[in-house]
Amino acid sequence: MDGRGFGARGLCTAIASTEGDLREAAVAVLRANDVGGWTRPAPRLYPHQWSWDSAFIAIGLAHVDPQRALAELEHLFAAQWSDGRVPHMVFDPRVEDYVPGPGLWASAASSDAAPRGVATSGLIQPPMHAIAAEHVWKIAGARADREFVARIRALYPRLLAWHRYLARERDPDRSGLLTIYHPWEGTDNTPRWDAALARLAVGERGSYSRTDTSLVGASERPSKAEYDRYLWLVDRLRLAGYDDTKIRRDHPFQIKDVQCTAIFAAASHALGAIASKLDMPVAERDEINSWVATSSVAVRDRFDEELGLVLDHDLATHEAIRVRTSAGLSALILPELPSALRERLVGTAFGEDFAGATGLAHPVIPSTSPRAPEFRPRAYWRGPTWPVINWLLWWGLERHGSGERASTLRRANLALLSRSGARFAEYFEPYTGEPLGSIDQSWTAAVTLDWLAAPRGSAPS
Ligand code: 2M8
Repeated sequence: MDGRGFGARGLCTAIASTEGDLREAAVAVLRANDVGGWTRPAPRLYPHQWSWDSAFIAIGLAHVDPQRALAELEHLFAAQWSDGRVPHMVFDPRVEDYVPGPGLWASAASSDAAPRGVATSGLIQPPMHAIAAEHVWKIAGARADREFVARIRALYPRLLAWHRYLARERDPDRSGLLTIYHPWEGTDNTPRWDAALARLAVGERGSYSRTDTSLVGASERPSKAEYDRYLWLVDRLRLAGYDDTKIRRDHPFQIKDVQCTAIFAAASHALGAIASKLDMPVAERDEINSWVATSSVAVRDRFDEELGLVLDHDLATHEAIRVRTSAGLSALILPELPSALRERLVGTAFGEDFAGATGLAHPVIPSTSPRAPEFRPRAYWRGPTWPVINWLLWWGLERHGSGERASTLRRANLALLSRSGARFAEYFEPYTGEPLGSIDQSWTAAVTLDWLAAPRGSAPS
């Protein structure tokens, strides 16, 4: 593995007047956030390795240095648990002042399945990794020499073990839908989880420090009440030794997450393509294909005619979560999507609820519908626009032949990202385009690189 030269520090430019400038600035962000073979999501707010961030980062790095892009995934999977789970965070031991740190998780002390040599969290995040691996291989093209393919071959069993963990432990009843145990397993303070969190009787938790609110305005971040619940849920998972069988028995936050599942279906499809190229056994490929089929059908079945979105399912109440967020559009990335459903989802995505909402600075897709009562334009996953989610939906539109819609969305996002001072922000205020959260966020820079490379090869085949 190499690409070590990529680790050189670089300065990020503030204004991008041309696509070339924007590309250069995006590469500089990824260079500056490279901490030696892997990339932190943001310079100060997120100084460790995060799972799905690294997958998106690899998608962007593929256009700069495919070897280094692969190394991003290899570093993450080196911390894989023996049960196959890929932890949502891998801690950098050099960073000691981030809270909550490794002590909250006590992964190695709590579970035999956790790796010994590295501290990790015990949660997961959406499995974007096989999508990233397939993309990196494709973009590498002729640069995928024998050594490169050998590295993919070495990564493949780890990807397979990861998907097997998800199928076995997060969908034990084979519903096709994956269960999440914590808001940190995806989109943190999205209003999709409000009702489930409100039911938790967590009691009074004294004061504690948080890295996020020391760097970003507290009103843009999860509230103390939400964060109390996040920590309380981690306490319970840690006490259960991160053992899925125990967790399933009585964990109070168990939700069938449509976005995580749609990503699993798409990633299984990508894994199947990798398995074919590597000529892996038919039985393995059949197993992978069964996940594609079952999870695709399950997400499609969550479509709600009234909202025009697919909806999560709360296992505690046995009810659909009827909140209008961009996660409800995630069926657009399913490998198998009937055209009638695609048209309904496209209608919602570009209608008044999302990109077509009145008064937006750019016609991009906000995280929560401006017409939803829960919408808050500056608050993290409760309204702002996330380029990384727009990339995911754009990728889905490309894949399903909605090329014109896809290029409209791509252009609108690039216009947002090219604004003076946009600085590859983590998320943006949808009416003003104001950058919010961290600036120089790695996955924002990464998807910008992929958009800039389109249509020269980023669209899925
Ligand atoms: C955010 O999550 C972390 C906790 O994992 C946080 O709020 O501190 C989310 O946006 C998550 O999806 C993302 O992976 C992470 C790093 O960018 O930040």
